[in-house]
Amino acid sequence: AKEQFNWDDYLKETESVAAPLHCFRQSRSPPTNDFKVGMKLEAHDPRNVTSVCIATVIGITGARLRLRLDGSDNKNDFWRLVDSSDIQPIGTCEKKGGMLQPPLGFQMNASSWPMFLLRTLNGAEMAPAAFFKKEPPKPVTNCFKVGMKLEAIDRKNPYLICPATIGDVKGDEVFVTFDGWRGAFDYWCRCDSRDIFPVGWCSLTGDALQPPGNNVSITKSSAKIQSSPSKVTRRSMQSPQKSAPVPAQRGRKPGRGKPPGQSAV
Ligand code: MLY
Repeated sequence: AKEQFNWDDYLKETESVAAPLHCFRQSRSPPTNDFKVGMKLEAHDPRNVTSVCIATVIGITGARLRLRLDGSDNKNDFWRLVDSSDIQPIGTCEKKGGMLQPPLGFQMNASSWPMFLLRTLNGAEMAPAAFFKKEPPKPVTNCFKVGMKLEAIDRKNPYLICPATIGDVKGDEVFVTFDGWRGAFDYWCRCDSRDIFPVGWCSLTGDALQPPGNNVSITKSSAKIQSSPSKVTRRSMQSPQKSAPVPAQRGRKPGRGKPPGQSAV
């Protein structure tokens, strides 16, 4: 039986501290998520942020929505918090004198957009304005310190929220490193990014927090030469700083996988 990941134990085990709440651009208590699958709203196109498009709620996960732009394909879903400024009730764009745009990669002929828009909105269930929550204010300063723990979205797999550590701090930015994953998923972001959360966030929102990786850098291509890939790709609850044994094999240096970019999938 696998033990469940527990922050209290993990912080002790790794002798680390959680980044304080006030460091984050997140509400003190996570916003309630009243949205339902199928509801429509307006969203900024993540691939073309000046465009406001129609999106449909495809899934609900904690305080986040899985969204798909109407007229787009199913390969470009994105996730937003219910208090994200990227989303708004249908009608907001028009009220502000703007025009709803087809998403980047609109699957039909551009000339069919006006009719498509009419049809997609006709009889649609529109998410009520009260479901959208006000975005919390930005923290005044970057108060993260190297070594602090947090929960962070894996930007390569944005449905996942994972235990992470601040690896570096520069100006308004922080380097988010994923515990047990040796670099392939790490990224720099602004300290006021909506993709990072205080320790305990997922347990409050009901989102599933991933356990840390098991400290072995493994990529798809190198995994193929493993005799038992399932063993090395399996995640476990190990502290990232203490080195776990790397399976001895073919003179591969421990910890030297393929460079980031060719991530484990
Ligand atoms: N496809 C990979 C995903 C790895 C996710 C890494 N994150 C959690 C830092 C897998 O399932 O192993």
